[in-house]
Amino acid sequence: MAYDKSDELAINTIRVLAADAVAKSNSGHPGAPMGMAPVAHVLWKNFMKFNPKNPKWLNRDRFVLSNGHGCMLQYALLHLFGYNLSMDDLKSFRTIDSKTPGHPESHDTDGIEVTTGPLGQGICNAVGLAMAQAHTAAVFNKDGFKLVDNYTYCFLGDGCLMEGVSSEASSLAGHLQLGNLICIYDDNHISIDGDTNCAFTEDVVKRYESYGWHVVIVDNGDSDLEAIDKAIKECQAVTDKPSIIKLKTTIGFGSKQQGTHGVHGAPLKADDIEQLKEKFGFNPKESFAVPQEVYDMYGKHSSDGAAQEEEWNKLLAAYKEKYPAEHADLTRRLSGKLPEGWEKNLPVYTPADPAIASRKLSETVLGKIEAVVPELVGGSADLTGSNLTRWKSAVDFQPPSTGLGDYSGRYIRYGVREHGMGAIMNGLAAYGTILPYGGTFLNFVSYAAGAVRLSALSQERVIWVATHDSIGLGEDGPTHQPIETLAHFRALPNCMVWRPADGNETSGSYYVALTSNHTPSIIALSRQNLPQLEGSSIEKAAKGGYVLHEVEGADITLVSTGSEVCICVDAAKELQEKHGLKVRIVSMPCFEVFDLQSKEYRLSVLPDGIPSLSVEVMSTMGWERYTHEQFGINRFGASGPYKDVYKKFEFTPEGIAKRAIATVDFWKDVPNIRSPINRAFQQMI
Ligand SMILES: Cc1ncc(C[n+]2csc(CCOP(=O)(O)OP(=O)(O)O)c2C)c(N)n1
Ligand SMILES: *[C@@H]1O[C@H](CO)[C@@H](O)[C@H](O)[C@H]1NC(C)=O
Ligand SMILES: *[C@@H]1O[C@H](CO)[C@@H](O)[C@H](O)[C@H]1NC(C)=O
Ligand SMILES: *[C@@H]1O[C@H](CO)[C@@H](O)[C@H](O)[C@H]1NC(C)=O
Ligand SMILES: CC(=O)N[C@H]1CO[C@H](CO)[C@@H](O)[C@@H]1O
Ligand SMILES: [Mg+2]
Repeated sequence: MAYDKSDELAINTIRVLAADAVAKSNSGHPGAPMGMAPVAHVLWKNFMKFNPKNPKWLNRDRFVLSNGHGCMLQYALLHLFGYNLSMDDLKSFRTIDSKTPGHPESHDTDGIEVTTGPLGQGICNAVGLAMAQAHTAAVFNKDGFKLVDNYTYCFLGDGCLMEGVSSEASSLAGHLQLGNLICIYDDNHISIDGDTNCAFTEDVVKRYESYGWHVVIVDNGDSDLEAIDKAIKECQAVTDKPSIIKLKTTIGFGSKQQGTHGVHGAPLKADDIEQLKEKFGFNPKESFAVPQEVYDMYGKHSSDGAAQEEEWNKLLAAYKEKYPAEHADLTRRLSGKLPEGWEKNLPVYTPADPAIASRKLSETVLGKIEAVVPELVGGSADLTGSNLTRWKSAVDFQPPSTGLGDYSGRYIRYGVREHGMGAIMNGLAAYGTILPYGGTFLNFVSYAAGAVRLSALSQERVIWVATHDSIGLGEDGPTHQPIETLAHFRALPNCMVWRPADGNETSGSYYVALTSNHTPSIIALSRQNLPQLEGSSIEKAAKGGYVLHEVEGADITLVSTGSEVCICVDAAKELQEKHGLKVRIVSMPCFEVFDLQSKEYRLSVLPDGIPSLSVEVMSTMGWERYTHEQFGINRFGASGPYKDVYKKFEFTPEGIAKRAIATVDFWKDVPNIRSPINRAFQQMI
């Protein structure tokens, strides 16, 4: 590809636009967009396949800006190539309710594949997207029908490489031989503190070579467009390894402060912008100016993309003729609907069924639904055996050359990489054809908190199979026993935290998790056996909280979750028999879903006039919203056989009864007890 003045003009247009938008909002990061404009231009104009008129076209190339602070680069590209992002949208950069928020958010803006900004996440999302692409190709492509091909591209900066999570995902990507993944590292030697030599002196080339990546160095990313072009071509030709281009650039190229941290995250001064525009041949008096020639050049590429999609649609139509079942499956998946009647496969239990650990109940659910929900792609962070996340006939997702599986496989061996797994699952979910779940101990979901937060913010349906959910794991002790974990993730907006108490509730948790297309779920599951509770059902669990045991003229409501509900049932018997107290029992497997029910329903579960006590072997934080008194564990746990640990903390029928009596005594003189559900105003959700 030959490059000339018109390419330079387009590149400088991007640079000037970034400087103008950051100046107008008086906040933002001009440096990375100005430094990466050349590679962005070469990649988007000459390599990337997309149709701005249909940003969801399945076989588009995916683009991830892992250094999300540089989002004015991405916004400028989206605008110039004709996505639904107007010049006014660019002018409202970083203002309330704009389509150009401070960091790119996938659900706000067409053409943004994943939400980035927290450094390191984006490159992991890109690994997930590339895995999804490889998987979807392996499942749906047929001889003569290459429905899915092409690439995932990712830009990243020094910050992304410094963050450990990038190592987790990059190591796995190398193992998985993801030849469709091409990353471009903005090697500008600058981060916020200044020259990276103050903290980041590792040999990135050797690091990525050791991961099994193909590495290319481009020495002049500021103006050697031919070299950039050649490097991308070279990476495309390497099909059995992911690639990374170490591209030397000058941050803030064109600014008087170029090459310094001064241009990283502050607007350029007015005189600096003036000289920049003069230098690049723009009118210094004009802002947000785009030469028609640039729109035309990029518009041409976009119409080529639209034509490619047309061609592809013809291919898809022919595919439909020849492979109607596969076609129906693919289009259904893209619509976000689960197969008709899939939920009939969710197991139900009777009170006569034996006590079973909920991690085991979860394995049964997965085994029953995997065949009818083919988009389920599972995995575990090296805890497959104890997590029970892998159904019996599962094939591993592996490069065929390893002899360990193939890319059509639906079970991912993430290795001991919880954070990487979480971030990769966000990429898998964002691709559009996959419903990812991943297993680890509940305590270690916290390792992945950075990724879980982004699942919630960017509305990705990602499911955590979080086993060993409490002190009930026993001997492994306080290092492994979650205390604060539920409170933490319950506090996270748009994240469902489930703690089912038996088989019906486990099925109910999966039912809601799978059908909530825009919400991640953490399903906390026990290591120890749990009895089937008389009165549970999938439908009741799906309300988030329900009355398991009702009694007329009750003295107290016990509210509990998971493995403590059955102990409350025994405590209720003891309270009735020994103390003549009438006890209602509420099971509350999911706060977030309960909160979504009508106030009338919530008050029927937690009515006025009766004191309530929550019982959960975790931090009590958060329970004040539902109960008058709380019995929990606000310290670290203890190492020992689980029954001994429960005894130590008095989570026994007697221990619960003692606190129930104290609750009844304390509240008996209080007139008109109000349910905590009754509040002065509704929370904003
Ligand atoms: C997880 C995380 N920690 C900290 C930040 C704040 N932050 C934003 S940009 C940046 C420096 C990034 O340096 P680099 O990737 O080299 O970007 P450049 O300055 O080259 O644009 C930091 C620390 C962040 N966005 N995410
Ligand atoms: C473009 O975005 C606006 C909102 O900013 C929306 O109202 C409009 O329908 C979108 N147009 C298309 C073609 O999607
Ligand atoms: C990817 O897309 C390009 C066109 O942009 C095409 O030439 C190429 O064959 C496609 N597939 C692969 C695997 O590169
Ligand atoms: C589970 O739900 C089914 C159907 O709703 C019900 O018949 C059964 O009794 C429930 N099991 C238990 C243990 O309550
Ligand atoms: C389905 C599956 O892989 N189950 C395994 C779960 O782990 C136990 C050991 O803890 C194995 O025996 C099962 O085969
Ligand atoms: Mg940098």
